Amino acid sequence: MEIDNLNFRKLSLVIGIALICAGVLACEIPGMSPKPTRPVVVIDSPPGGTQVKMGEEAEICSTATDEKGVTRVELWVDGALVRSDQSPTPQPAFSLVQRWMPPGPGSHTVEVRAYNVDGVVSEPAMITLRVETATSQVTPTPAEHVTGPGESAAEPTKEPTQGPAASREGEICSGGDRVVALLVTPALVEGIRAGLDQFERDLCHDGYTVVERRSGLTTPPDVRGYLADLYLQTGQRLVGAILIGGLPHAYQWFTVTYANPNIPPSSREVISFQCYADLDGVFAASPGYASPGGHPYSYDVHSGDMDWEIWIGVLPLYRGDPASTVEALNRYFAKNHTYRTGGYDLPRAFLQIHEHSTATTEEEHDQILVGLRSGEYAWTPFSDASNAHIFFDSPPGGLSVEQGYAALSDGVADLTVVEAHGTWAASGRMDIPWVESHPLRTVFFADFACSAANLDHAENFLTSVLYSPTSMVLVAEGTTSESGGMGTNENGFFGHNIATALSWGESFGQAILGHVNVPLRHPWSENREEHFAEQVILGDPTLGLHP
Ligand SMILES: [Ca+2]
Repeated sequence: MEIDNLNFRKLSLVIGIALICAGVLACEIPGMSPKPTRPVVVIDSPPGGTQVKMGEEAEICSTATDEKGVTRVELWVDGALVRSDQSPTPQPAFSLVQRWMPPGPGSHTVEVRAYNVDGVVSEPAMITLRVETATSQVTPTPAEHVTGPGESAAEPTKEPTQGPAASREGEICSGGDRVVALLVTPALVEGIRAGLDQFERDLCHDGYTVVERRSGLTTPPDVRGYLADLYLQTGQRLVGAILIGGLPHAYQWFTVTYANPNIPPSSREVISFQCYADLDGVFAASPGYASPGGHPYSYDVHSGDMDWEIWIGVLPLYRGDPASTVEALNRYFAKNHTYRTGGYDLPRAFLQIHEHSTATTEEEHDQILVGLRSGEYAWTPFSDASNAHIFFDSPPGGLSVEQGYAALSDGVADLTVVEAHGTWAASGRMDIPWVESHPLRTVFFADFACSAANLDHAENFLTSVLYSPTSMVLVAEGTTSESGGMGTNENGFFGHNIATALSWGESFGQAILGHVNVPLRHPWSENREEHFAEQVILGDPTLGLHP
């Protein structure tokens, strides 16, 4: 095998730099071992001091190396993140070209930073570029760059730069401390424009800065990179994103181990919206990993800071059909507006339908009811309220699950919890045809049936819960695979944590973040990915309970 001389020299230089860095680290952190490896990145071109013309993209070529594998390379300009590119798999040497459109003339500091599989970042490689005005012609900002790093952040009060409503993209309103991004599938925009405009006005009225984005989000890394950029660009004021109409999603592969040693570990590959919620963690495919489902964006490594920076809401495709989806989205925006403007007539109350327990004696009935109302796994403070409606099968106590589903259709509560076994097509005794033919009169619908939100099925149970023509549901929580829950953390059972946060007036999205970002408690902590990778919130997580 021949060794390319230039590459060999470059590699030697890189190894030399790596050794120097390792020495520096050892001096800085005495006694700490083993020492983490730190990636090294060099800018191959252009040379520092190069002049770039306004209106022309600069191409920054870099090579990053790390013995454990480079996972991501970021381009920063004048202290702001401009773009973030993931390597397809962690690689010992990763070269790429990153493009940047200068926003204005003058001198700009360009930095490249690389991350490895442990989330360790390199020292930045840095050059200065001088940007000169080429002509007096004003170059319109391309649509893809309307919300590009630095632009909207630099002039937050600027009106959207695009005139016609159909091409509206970028910052819709500004000034709110909390930023929400609406990522919209381009093909659906025309059909939902009026409803989406109303939704955006409602979010703006509630004090959010709203950013709409459509173009250029065709792969999971595109979506994640865009959200990560926006998060940094807004000074971490981005609180969440709503994906409208079938945007791409990634997958995660993980192994579940059980506290009971007699149950063997099991592995599975699941749809992961966590990949968009944890923006600074590392999602990577280790060498030799191949997605069992053949998915091009599937990761078996999740490391680094695994907390979620933002919540994700999904307004999914309905029945895999764009025309049905447009109708469903327009119904959704209309009912969302009705709820926000006080048009719902549901009482502030709690409904729980629990299919897992059956009482055969009055004593058992009392035990189960006490457990559901106030036990360790209860949704307190809602479940012990005097107007809480709790149903399970109990002939001696005169209760049944059927009564619970009737209460759901009658509209006895604005927050409903269903605990049952599930599939993509059903949750306990409810299935898609039932949901499509019976009104669901509640606002928040938390479903802990496995797989009820498996969005790989064009029809799935939780999507029908959100969209069926007579449903009043605005937020539906569930999972995409063989897990029902959110774990139990150091503050307690997830139901208790979420109910408490909602009772404080937090939005559903905030309540979820608050639960996820507190360390899980043993034995739940062993299966973190099982709880969070599969989790999905359908609908609009900015909503909270009406007082
Ligand atoms: Ca994180």
